[in-house]
Amino acid sequence: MQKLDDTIAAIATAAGEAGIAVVRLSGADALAIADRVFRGTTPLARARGHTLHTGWVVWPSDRGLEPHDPAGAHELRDARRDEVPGSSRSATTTGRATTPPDSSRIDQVVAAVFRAPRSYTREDVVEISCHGGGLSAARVLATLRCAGARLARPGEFTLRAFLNGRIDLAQAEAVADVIHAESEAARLLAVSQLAGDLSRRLSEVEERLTDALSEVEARVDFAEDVGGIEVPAHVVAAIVAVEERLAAMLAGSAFARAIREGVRLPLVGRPNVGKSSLFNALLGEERAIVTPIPGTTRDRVSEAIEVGGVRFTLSDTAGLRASSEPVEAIGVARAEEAIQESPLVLWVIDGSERLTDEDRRIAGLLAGKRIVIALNKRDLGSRVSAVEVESLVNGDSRRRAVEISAASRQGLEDLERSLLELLGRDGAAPLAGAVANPRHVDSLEGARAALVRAVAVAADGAPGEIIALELRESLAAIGEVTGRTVAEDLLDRIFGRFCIGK
Ligand SMILES: Nc1nc2c(ncn2[C@@H]2O[C@H](COP(=O)(O)OP(=O)(O)OP(=O)(O)O)[C@@H](O)[C@H]2O)c(=O)[nH]1
Ligand SMILES: [Mg+2]
Repeated sequence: MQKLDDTIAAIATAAGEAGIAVVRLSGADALAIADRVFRGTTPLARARGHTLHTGWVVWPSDRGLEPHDPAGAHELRDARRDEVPGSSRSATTTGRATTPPDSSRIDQVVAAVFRAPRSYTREDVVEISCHGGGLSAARVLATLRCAGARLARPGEFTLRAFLNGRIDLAQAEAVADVIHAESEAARLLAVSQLAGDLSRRLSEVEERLTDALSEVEARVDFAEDVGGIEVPAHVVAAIVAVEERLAAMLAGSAFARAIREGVRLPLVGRPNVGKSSLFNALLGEERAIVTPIPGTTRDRVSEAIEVGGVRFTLSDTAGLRASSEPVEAIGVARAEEAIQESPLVLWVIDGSERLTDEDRRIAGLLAGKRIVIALNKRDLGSRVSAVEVESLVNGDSRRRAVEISAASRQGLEDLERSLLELLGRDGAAPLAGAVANPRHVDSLEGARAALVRAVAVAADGAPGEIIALELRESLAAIGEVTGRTVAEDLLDRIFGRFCIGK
């Protein structure tokens, strides 16, 4: 495991011009280290928790100061050389401070003191708000590293919050989701997970399974006292109830995942059916070129829209047909790639004409996809029915045809509703506590499968040991989500994806 008793520091805000930037410091020595560089009215070591202190960050005095973090010391020395005229020779030859007091100032700051355990990490934390921009925060960080702090690894503050028990793993992962949310629904979903909605649902499940497990184990251990080792019906019923609970949670996961991650949606179809017109209509602007000439679109053009909280990245593509014209042929190849990459496709058909062989060939390319079929040009009449076109596509594909007119915007709301339904939206299912993270989906599917097996072997009259085994496996899989049973390399993988300072 990573060393966790040292004190870490990092810039917690994004780089660039801004009013303020925040440098975070966490660990047993946070207050002592901050005091080496902070000049306020009182030392922070004497401050109470949850208090703010104005003052200056200055270069640390060299007396008694070991460069604990060589990189920090190095940056600091470089910085001094830049800033202090004439100091370069002495700084490099002796490595001692020659900085006069007026240029020892780095920035005027506000230091926020949080005392363990009432802090983000449950350790002593100091958050130094300095001015934004390229240099202040970097210099404050360099002084802190020189004063004894180590540069934090990606996600290390949140990792400490998890390891110190302030939040569970699902909540820790929600921190990254809040930061990366690109739609309002994605943000709400992430905030719900951060607040512990998913964790609470899972801890209920864990509790019920633990009860069932202890009852099964008691029968195994004291077979004579409790009358045989067969698992009684009420325990099996409890296991079934938990399994159903997990199934219900997982049923909403496809849509929750679409909200969390967004969805790619290529518009495909043969030339001239109105793909670019529909792309523009959905976008609400004339983004793609529309002409009556078949083969107008060549390059893929992508733009994001939000429908029902889901961020769709639409891409307009070249009309699919065999073409000997080289530029068009490249466009067609790109359109076919777009189909392959995306599980969800918007297939545009000219509904005012009879279906063509090209339409039938395209239907073959779409096998196994979730497909919304736009029967376009409804304003010119209707020569293809929804049933007819739905029956073109392989029966395993989930599909829905909607009559629209890109020109008059007729049917667009229906089309959007169909997209959401095909993604698995269940209007009645609450998003709070939904399972949106694919890692969680995998674990909970494993947990559920173990319960299905437990119920099946119980029905066959299997001994309690076998059922206990499955229940333990199910609990372990749930524990991978909450972090109760989690391997170290998994933690490394999860937190390694965070940014430094989170
Ligand atoms: N009447 C009517 N015309 C439409 C409609 N949608 C598109 N069109 C017309 O159909 C022609 C082709 O439209 P595009 O949007 O360029 O078709 P496309 O599928 O992108 O064509 P390519 O890029 O060539 O593959 C244009 O003249 C459009 O104005 C519609 O709903 N009704
Ligand atoms: Mg086009």
